[in-house]
Amino acid sequence: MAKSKFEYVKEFEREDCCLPNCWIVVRIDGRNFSKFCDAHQFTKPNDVAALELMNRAAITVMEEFKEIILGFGQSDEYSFVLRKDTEIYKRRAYKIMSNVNSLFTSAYVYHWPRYFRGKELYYPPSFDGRVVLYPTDKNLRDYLAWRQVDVHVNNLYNTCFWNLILKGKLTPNQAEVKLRGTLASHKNELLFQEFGINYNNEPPLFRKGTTLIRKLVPDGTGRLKPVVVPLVDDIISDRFWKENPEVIGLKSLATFQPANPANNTNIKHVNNVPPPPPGVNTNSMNEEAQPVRNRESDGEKMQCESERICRK
Ligand SMILES: Nc1nc2c(ncn2[C@@H]2O[C@H](COP(=O)(O)OP(=O)(O)OP(=O)(O)O)[C@@H](O)[C@H]2O)c(=O)[nH]1
Ligand SMILES: [Mg+2]
Repeated sequence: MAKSKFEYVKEFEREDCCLPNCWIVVRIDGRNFSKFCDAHQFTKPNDVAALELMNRAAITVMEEFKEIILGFGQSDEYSFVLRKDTEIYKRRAYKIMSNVNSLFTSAYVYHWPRYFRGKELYYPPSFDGRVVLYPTDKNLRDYLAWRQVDVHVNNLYNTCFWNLILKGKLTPNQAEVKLRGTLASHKNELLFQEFGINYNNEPPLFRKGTTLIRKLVPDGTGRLKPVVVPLVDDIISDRFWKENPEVIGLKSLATFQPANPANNTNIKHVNNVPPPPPGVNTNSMNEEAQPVRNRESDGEKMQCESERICRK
């Protein structure tokens, strides 16, 4: 086809390819969600339906983009890690980011009625997006640890803040002044002394966020099917990465086995088909994004680890 005289404008388009051999992380974050959450009367500080809707939207993204090996979400944000060897869209950053962001946003709106039955969506939510490249596995793990520390820091603060307001009858300004400059240990003490709350007994979903990874799960017909599995786990410690070596190792998927207190071996790289894990229905993973595994025993450790990282 003959080129038009206007074709030269393509020259203005810039290359935006991600460097080879780097982990590609796309992070999306709700735009002005403080207002959005207020407008839709989300429970303070954590709204379970809202978090589950975020997880559902993220699972939709991971089901569509198979190159994403891990997702991590909290509050109004989600991070997606693409294989470092991915060639999707020739590694063009804008193309990757805009497609992930747009699918996440439309899935959020699409699934809204299922999670907020009867509650009207008053206006369309939107999310910003960015792409960051991490050249080493350590950089990637530190990035994810940073996001999980953020969950802990924010949730501890918000739990104090809203208890001071809702139960302690302080104004937001008074609560803010009371918490200003306090360490995590002070906040833990405040929660316990004033409200009888042991922070470590707060729901792990609120304290650790949700991690999405792919596992092979029996589909009920004797076959194994790749499924995006939501976990509530400590992803800062080595233990998670030792139990799920295929994620960063880019190895073939492992079969999913739920945590069993009597036997800490959760993942088996085997071909024989284990019975369907309780709580995991290979079809229903598309319907409900319930966290199916929780390693509560690591809570205390993660908190210490988080504070150590924060102090750095
Ligand atoms: N009530 C309630 N609010 C939430 C929940 N999750 C997130 N939020 C709100 O979403 C905000 C997310 O923080 P930010 O992303 O820093 O703030 P933002 O208002 O979205 O601002 P920008 O991201 O800069 O556009 C929190 O400060 C809360 O106000 C929830 O479960 N319940
Ligand atoms: Mg936001």
